[in-house]
Amino acid sequence: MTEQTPFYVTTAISYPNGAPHIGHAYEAIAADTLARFKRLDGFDTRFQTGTDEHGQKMQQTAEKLGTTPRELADTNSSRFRAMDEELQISHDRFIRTTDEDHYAASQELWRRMEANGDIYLDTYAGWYSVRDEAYYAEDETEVRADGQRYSIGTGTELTWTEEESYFFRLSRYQDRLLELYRTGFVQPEVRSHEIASFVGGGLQDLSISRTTFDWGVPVPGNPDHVMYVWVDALTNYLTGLGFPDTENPLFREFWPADVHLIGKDIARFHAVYWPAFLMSAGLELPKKVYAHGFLFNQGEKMSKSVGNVIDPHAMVSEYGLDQLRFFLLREVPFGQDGNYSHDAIAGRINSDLANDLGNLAQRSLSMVAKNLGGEVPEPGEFTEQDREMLAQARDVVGEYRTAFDALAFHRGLESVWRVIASANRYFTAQEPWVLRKTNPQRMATVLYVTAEVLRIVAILVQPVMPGSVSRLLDQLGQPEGPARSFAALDTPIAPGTALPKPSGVFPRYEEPEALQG
Ligand code: ME8
Repeated sequence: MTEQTPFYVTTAISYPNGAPHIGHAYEAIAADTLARFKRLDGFDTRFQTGTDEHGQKMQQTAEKLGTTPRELADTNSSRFRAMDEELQISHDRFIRTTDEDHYAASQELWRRMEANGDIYLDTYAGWYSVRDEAYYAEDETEVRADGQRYSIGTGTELTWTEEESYFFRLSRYQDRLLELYRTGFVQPEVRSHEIASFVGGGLQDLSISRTTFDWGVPVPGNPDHVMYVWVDALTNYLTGLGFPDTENPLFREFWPADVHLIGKDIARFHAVYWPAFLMSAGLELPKKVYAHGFLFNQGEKMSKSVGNVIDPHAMVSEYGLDQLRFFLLREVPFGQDGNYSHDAIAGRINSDLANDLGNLAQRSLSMVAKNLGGEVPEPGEFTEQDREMLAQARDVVGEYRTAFDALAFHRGLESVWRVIASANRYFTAQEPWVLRKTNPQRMATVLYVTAEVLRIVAILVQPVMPGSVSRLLDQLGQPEGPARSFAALDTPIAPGTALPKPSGVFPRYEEPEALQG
């Protein structure tokens, strides 16, 4: 067997201070699609996700609910796990920052930074946002009409915080970070510019411990302090590979990570603090930090108080899992903000899935079943149109791979749907239902070409819609395993392959009675 190239992808780890919402689902689905794509494309892929359980936000939420942070974390971490299961997220590890091995990893990172002379004790006096778990400089804040001070960037309320704290010498890393950004470390470009301009403006040393509460990882050598939650949170990416044991086979194979997939609101933590911590600790840097956009509900920010937070479970029940996965990745140019609306999702289900892909499969495969004894036929000589159709399907592979490697899922899908549209035009123009009587050999060739195009399309879109497309590949007589990998794309469907009786894979979305005009 040949050595596979490793690929390590992570999501952000979510705060389990409440139930997961569609923004969490979006990130999990995107990362899962990337992981599935890399696996099918022959990479030894590792995929980690999880929950970020320490810090003041968790402690305060628990107090408000009259429970302990640990119980709150247990309850909600399970809900994130259940969401992942429902969304068929294929993670290799679901990490919780309260996992035993995570304490040792975080403390070792701290010790390494300290040994490098980057940690000193002082007093922090400044603004803190519990909701963002972030410190803000005076010029990043504003006082509003209610007399309260808020973060300008995120609009969250700030509290004045003054306490003894350890600091990390972030200011030392400005030049090295600016150099890093020139290599394309942060993507997309718009986020890279934002980060570079923030760092270019000068960096303050960062407060990295807290003393006014105790829900966190203890600071080595000073149990009065717990680590600032972002120090331990970021370390999760190392913990999952067996750090501090840098000889662990997982660590040796998968570090540095290929991509940390996160939302744009936490780019600063991943693109400024994290690489600086790693440089200080003498560890390699991840290859890429990709910050995706935010999902809005019909243009509005989702918030508990507005009551427009979308529950991923409700979406799956209403539209179906693969339909939701497809919609999120096809509709929103990845990296930009996106909108969810009922009409948009119902429209995509009916046009792209039911009409374009579903009908093509159903029309052509049922003709094979009825007229060719359910066997892929031996094609006759290919015409110019046949050759063009096949070439178009084969050529899309490279385009799709390039797009997915750049996390441009929408572009990859768009290119496949162009092939599907061509295949529908081809099928209609060839009129195999007429050929059935006039030229059965020609009908067989048209059905062969269509089945081959469907096979290529199905193999390609598996990462996005694993369940439905697996059923489509069953109907194309492709067994699970190597026949479904990207390496099989070059091996045309074999004449004589037995096809099971076809049945619709992509049903139309029917409006519930009450919603019909
Ligand atoms: O930030 N649309 O956790 P979190 C798209 N614990 N993405 C969204 C979103 C939305 N409406 N709302 C949130 C944290 N996200 C930290 C991360 S990583 C070491 C620690 C994304 O639960 C958000 O951008 O607030 C982040 O990537 C992820 O969901 C978890 O957010």
